[in-house]
Amino acid sequence: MLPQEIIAKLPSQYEKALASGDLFFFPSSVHHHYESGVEYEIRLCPALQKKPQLPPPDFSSTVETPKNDSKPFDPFAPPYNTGLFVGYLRDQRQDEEEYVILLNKYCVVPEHFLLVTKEFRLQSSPPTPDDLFNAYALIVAARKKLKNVIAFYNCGELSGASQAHKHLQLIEIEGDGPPIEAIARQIHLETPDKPFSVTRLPYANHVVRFPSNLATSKPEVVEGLLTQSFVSLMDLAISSIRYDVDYPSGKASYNVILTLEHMHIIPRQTDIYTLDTGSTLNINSLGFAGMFLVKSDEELEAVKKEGVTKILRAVGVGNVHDEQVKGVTED
Ligand code: B4P
Repeated sequence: MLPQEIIAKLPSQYEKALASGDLFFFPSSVHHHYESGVEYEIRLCPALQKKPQLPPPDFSSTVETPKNDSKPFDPFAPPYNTGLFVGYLRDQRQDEEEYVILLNKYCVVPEHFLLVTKEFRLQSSPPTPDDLFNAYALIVAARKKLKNVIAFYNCGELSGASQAHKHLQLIEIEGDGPPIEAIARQIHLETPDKPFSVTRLPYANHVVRFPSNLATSKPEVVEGLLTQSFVSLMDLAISSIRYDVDYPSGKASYNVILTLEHMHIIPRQTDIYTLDTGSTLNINSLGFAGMFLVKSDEELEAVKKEGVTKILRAVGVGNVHDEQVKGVTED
């Protein structure tokens, strides 16, 4: 299926999966919280306390294969749950189907869906040019239907990922985009094609702004630009990590947020934050998009009291962007 066919099929497939019980929707309420000039969204979802506990992901494999009996269950391997299966995504460039589109079984926002590699690939491996191209193609297709969809990728053990089989996630955002996108748009760039950072945030965040015609550019241009953006942001993310003497050993973890206008990369040093109350939050890419998820009123109050910025700094790494890139000013 082409990206536009996937987008067109999502609403009916979602309704079907909900009705058949293949998909669980957890109702929530959104609370706005102002801090450091950012209007954060904190989503309170008590129903998630009833979500079944999934086994921890196994990121240890170094071989990109196979299921064997000692491997934990892979929900993204065939045979697919027919209720959650939207279709195989056809890549317009190669006329190939390397991805399957599945609905998120446990969703807080309706029609939250996953771009999953057909073959097993590790969630700790970087997004490939094909991954980025196809995620962007879905974002563009959604925009043509007047839907504001973003993609995100929780890469690595400390990024908030809960499944080891490679999957990017796509979610519809109300309004203009996630809070961090509003902030990124306000940054004045002297050299628009250079990476920049929201320097008033204390954690490392690396961003590239796309040319305004990217969505209508030729596929090879889109792929080239997304790849180049990723590579330049990863250079900065690794550099940020190297400033952090306490960064855990092993492969780096990071979050990628892809919108129609920007790519954001945020290096991570841990996935879990323990609130003063003792309760723990698992922070994924959406947290760094400015969208927090809490499961009780107590957690909501604790997050507001301790501060979103402090929490994000604790699970990210320090912002040393000024020392890395020159020629950028913030309005
Ligand atoms: P991961 O990258 O591995 O992890 P995650 O999004 O952080 O989800 P997690 O599983 O830790 O969920 P959480 O309770 O924190 O993504 C795996 C994805 O696969 C998830 O979307 C998961 O639901 C889905 N999945 C698992 N088993 C599946 C199966 N058998 N078939 C199909 N899909 C399956 O959060 C609950 C949900 O809320 C997650 O979807 C999360 O992405 C989402 N969420 C988090 N913060 C949010 C926010 N601020 N606003 C809206 N949604 C938010």
